[in-house]
Amino acid sequence: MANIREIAKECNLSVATISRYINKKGNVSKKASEKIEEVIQRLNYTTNEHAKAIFSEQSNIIGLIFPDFLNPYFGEMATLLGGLLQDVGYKTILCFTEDDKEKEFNALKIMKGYRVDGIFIARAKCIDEISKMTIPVISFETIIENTIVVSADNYTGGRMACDYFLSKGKKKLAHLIGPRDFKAVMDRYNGFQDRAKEIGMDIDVLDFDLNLLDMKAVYERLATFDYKKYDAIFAFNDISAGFLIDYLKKIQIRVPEEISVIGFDNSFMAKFMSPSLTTMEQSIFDIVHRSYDLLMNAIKTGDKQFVSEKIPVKLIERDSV
Ligand code: XLF
Repeated sequence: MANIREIAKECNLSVATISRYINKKGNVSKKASEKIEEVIQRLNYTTNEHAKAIFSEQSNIIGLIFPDFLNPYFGEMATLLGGLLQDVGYKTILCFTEDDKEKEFNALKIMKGYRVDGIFIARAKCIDEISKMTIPVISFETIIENTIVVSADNYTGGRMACDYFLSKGKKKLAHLIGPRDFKAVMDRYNGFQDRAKEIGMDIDVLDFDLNLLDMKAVYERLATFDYKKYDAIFAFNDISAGFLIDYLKKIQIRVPEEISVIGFDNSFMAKFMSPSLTTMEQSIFDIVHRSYDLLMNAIKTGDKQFVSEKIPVKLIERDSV
C-alpha cells in the first residue's frame, strides 16, 4: 500500500501539500487537488488513522465497552449505538470486559491509545480511572464522578413488578437476584422488596450471582431452590428469566399456571421465549438515543460535569404471568 511520501513523489509535490489535502487543513490549489486525488485512487492509498489520531489528538473514534454479547441486551445496544455513530462519521472500537475489572482496565488503556474522542461503557468497574479521564464518558448504570450516567429507573421497575404480581393475586413472591455489586441489580431488588414490605409481605431472595456462560453451574444453582414455596418469581434480567423458565420446564413446573415469571430488559429474546416473557422494558432505543445525544453534546462543549439521567421503564405484558 502506498504511503504519503510516495504520493508526494508521484505528484511532484511536497509531503506538506499532500498532508494539507488529506487532512483538509489549509489551501491546496484546484489543479494540485485533482492531481493528488487521481494519484490517491491509482495507488490505492488509504489514510493511516492511527498515525493521524496521534498527530491531531483527535481520532473521530468512539470507544464502546460492554461486558459481552452473549447477553442479547448488550448486543442490541451496541448495534444501535454503533449505527448512529457511523451515520455521523464516527468509527467505533469495541472491547469486552466479561465484568472483569482487569479486562476493563486494559480496554480503557486501548481506548486511550487510540485517542478516542469519547467512550460509552456499560456496567463499569474502574471507577477511579474513568472519573479521571479527560474525554467525555457515558456510563450505563455505574455512578461515576465527572461522568454522564444513563440508566433505567430500576428501582421503580422493581416496585412495578411487585405490583403486577399482586394485581394478579400472587401471594408467594421470590426474587432471582443477580450480582450484588451491580447497582442496577440492587435497585431492582430494593424496589421489589420495598413494595412488598409496604403491604406486609415478605419475599424470598434466590441468589443467582453466576457467570451465565457456565451453564453447568447455572443449572446446578437453579436446582438448589425449593420452587414449591412460590407462585411468582421476578428475575433480575431477561436472560436469567430464560434460564429459570427452561429449568422449571425440565422439572415439570408449568409457567405461568404454577409459577409466574417476570424478567427485566425486554431484549428481543423475550418475545420469542416459550411462554413469551412478561418483562420490565428498559428501552434500548431510549437509552441509546439519550446516550448518543449527551455524548455528542459533551464532545462539542468539552463539558465534564456529572449528569445522571434516568430512563422510565414500562411493563410489557406477555404470557409468563
Ligand atoms: O446490569 C443489568 C443486569 O442485566 C443490565 O441492565 C441487565 O439487565 C442486562 O441484561
